[in-house]
Amino acid sequence: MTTRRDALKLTGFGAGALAFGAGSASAYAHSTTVSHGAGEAYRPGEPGRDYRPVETPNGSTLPYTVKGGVKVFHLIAEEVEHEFAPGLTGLCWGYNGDVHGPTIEAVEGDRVRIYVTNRLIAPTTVHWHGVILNSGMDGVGGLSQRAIRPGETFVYEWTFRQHGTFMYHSHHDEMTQMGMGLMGMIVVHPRRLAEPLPDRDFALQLSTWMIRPGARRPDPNEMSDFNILTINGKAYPGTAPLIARTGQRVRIRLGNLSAMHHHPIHLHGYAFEEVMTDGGVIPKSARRPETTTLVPTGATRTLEFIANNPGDWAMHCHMTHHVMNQMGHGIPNMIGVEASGFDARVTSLLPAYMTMGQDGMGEMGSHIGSGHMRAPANSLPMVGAEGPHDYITMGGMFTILKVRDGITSYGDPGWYRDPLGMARPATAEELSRDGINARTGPAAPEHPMPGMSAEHEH
Ligand SMILES: [Cu+2]
Repeated sequence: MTTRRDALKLTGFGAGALAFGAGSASAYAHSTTVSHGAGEAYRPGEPGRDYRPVETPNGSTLPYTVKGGVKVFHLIAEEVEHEFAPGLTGLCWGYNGDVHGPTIEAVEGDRVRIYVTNRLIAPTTVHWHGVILNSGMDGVGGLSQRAIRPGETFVYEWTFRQHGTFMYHSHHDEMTQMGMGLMGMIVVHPRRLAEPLPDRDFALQLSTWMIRPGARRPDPNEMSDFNILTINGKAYPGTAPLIARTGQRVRIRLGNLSAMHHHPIHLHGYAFEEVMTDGGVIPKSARRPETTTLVPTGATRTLEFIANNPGDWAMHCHMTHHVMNQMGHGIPNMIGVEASGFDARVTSLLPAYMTMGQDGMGEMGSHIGSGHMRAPANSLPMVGAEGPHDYITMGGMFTILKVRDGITSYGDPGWYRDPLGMARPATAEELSRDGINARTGPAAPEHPMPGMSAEHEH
């Protein structure tokens, strides 16, 4: 029920925002466009009526109830047995049984009350990253509140004055608690639409973990050697694909809370625009087409594009060590080593012995996948999974955007069969037609490059 007090609160908020806007070109001036006229009743934003809900692949959205016009949420910080990908589980810390926590979704102008119950063995807090609120609700342990002790329930309350993509995370013993998984995404939809509504809207949290092969607990003390790189807590092949129909407007919200790493996220098949950061909407005049966006740790980047190119498109971090799973790092360089004589002698003592890495790491996943090589218990092969045409040699921070014509469901449509053709072995006829000789290499050019001949004339 909407009370006169709610209306007054909102009027007060509107006036405050106006003052901010007048004083500076502040990052949130653009987003404080919620106007509540004197007689206008305040209604908490409703899915379907006020916004199209965001999707959190491999995750969920936090449910709420409405009490006296306020949206009430409940987060429970607790230990969670979490599967990173088939074959690897870890004892992590998360919220409401999930790693990472469920996405908190609201609408600009919504008043929210968030209860946080601590079921961990350690004190904790929750910080609402990027959300503009009063200092006492900021969730920084020691600075803006005392920590929530194990067994206690604290309450946070504020009105969302902005829209965009934000995050939440522990702000107590940050290294340990974020390293154990205590984080999630916040999506706030605009109350009045200034831009076309996306048809598909995805929230993806990027994070990094160190889990030694065979161990079950992430090691939050690690500084450099992160061996599990995740999107929404999953390493490929554990990541769910993003599904869209050809022609739809797709929005991808990326948030990064990795301990030590920024992630350049690259999307195949498209040029997208970066439309928002956690600071606000990027003015149209400042947007530029990109194929890779750097998501710094402690930041969100929101991308949009029209999905007009059907296919199976890789989306992944472009740091090559970030698309490897465990055991891909810190091993001796064996490239080019001829080990067959050595292996023949060792196998007389250790029949299962095999030297690896002479031609790189691409084969390791398939050796393990085929049962030819055994992986340690509770571990992931360094790379990938079986694909439609061959083994996919990427793991970690890798997922697939699947764009299909005319689909009526967002379930996994399977692998793409490209009607326009696929790279394949060249035929002898093609090779001779085009004068290609694999042994001798390119023939002398019929038409020398301009500039080269000019060089010779002098
Ligand atoms: Cu990365």
